[in-house]
Amino acid sequence: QVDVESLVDVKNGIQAKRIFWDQQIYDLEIEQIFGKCWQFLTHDSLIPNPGDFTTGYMAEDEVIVTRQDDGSVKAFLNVCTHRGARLVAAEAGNARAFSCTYHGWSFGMDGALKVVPMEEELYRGSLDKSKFGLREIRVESYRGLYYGNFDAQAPSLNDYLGDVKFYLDIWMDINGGIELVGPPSRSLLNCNWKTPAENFVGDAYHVGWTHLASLMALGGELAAIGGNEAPPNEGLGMQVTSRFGHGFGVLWDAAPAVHAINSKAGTLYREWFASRKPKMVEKLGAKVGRIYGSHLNGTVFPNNSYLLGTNTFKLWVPRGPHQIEVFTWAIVEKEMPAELKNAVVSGMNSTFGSAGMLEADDSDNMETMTQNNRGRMTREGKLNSQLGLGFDKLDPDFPGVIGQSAIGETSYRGFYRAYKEIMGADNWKAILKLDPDAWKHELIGQ
Ligand code: UNU
Ligand code: FES
Ligand code: FE
Repeated sequence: QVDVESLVDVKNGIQAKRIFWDQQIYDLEIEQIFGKCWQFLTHDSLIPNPGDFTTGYMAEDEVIVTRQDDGSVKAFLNVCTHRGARLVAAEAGNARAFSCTYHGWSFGMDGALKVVPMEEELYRGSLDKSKFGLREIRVESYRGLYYGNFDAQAPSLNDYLGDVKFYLDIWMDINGGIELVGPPSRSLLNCNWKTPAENFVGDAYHVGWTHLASLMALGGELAAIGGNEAPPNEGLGMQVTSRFGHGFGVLWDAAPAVHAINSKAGTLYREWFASRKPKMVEKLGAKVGRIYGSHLNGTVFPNNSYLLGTNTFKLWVPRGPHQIEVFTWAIVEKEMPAELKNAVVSGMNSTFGSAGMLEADDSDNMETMTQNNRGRMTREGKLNSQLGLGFDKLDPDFPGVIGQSAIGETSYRGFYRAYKEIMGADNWKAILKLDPDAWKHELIGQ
């Protein structure tokens, strides 16, 4: 039995180290977090045509996502309803039907069981095929991103994204939208799934330190913060957190600042932002429009993260409490010229791809934060996310709770506030009947 109350102290910005280690906490997360929250599946650009499919994971469940003849998208457990073998082994493709490798039961793209080998002769009319379709999963999309949910009671994806939709739109609802470039690269990391999720939701603190050598080697403007030589002032950025734990951090005007100043990719990318930015400022005003062209690091709760500027899109798929499988796509804007798209994708691969420099910088931290807790004394300890605590605020122009500096832990606190609420709730109904503004007061402390 897990005492959820003891895992997170919202008021003081503290979490228990056990959240990175205990099997029972992980088992509860599978029920409460991954059983109830929206999990990233795929993007329109990866399954454009009827019959297109991708396979992947919702935590430990294997899923298939298929484009229907009418253009809609359905998702199913990737498990045969006969004896439970994996149905589709391919990661992506185009098909008219899926046949199980074990006994050959075949399912349509709509999940219906269509053909059973020797049905007449063997089952002699006794099998009701209509009862053995694939197990369907609730799917909704936002700006071309598809998410799945196991819980029929969960709020719509729209309501779930809540305050962060406003910010997602700044980079997704422009230039014809975004595309994800796949297939995703995949790698295993020996860490708890929350270590990268919290890093991406709110950690600008580590950038100049963990990534010192990489930022210097890459040679973009961000090299200036390498080694914390030039501590960024309050104006360098901000953080945002929201009701269900989604959040992000902003480094003002720094979207292309990882890329070398005079490299081809860097030049193309800087020109792209310079040419598009005025339109955004006209549309949103200077204050909000400044987010376009800024470097963003964010997580959609629970385990879907992105960096805008380095254009990586990540899914941290849990594989038990101490391991994840990382899925990495590249983000491009649809209207970018092919040359820039290629530059962005290769830039992403050299920074946050499976073998990317910055990815490698982070990995050891994620792994030791997890593995150190094998020590029985260590795992009793506490985690500190107090940076900026007491200075968070509301802003009439920015939805959500705002941290006033790029470097702070506001969105860590928002992530774990939501984590605790969802971990401890009987069901979504219980969560949704809470005062919809209470979470803000809880975080701001007034
Ligand atoms: O590691 C990060 N979150 C990051 C790296 C952020 C901005 C630039 C580079
Ligand atoms: Fe942050 Fe050590 S300085 S984990
Ligand atoms: Fe990092």
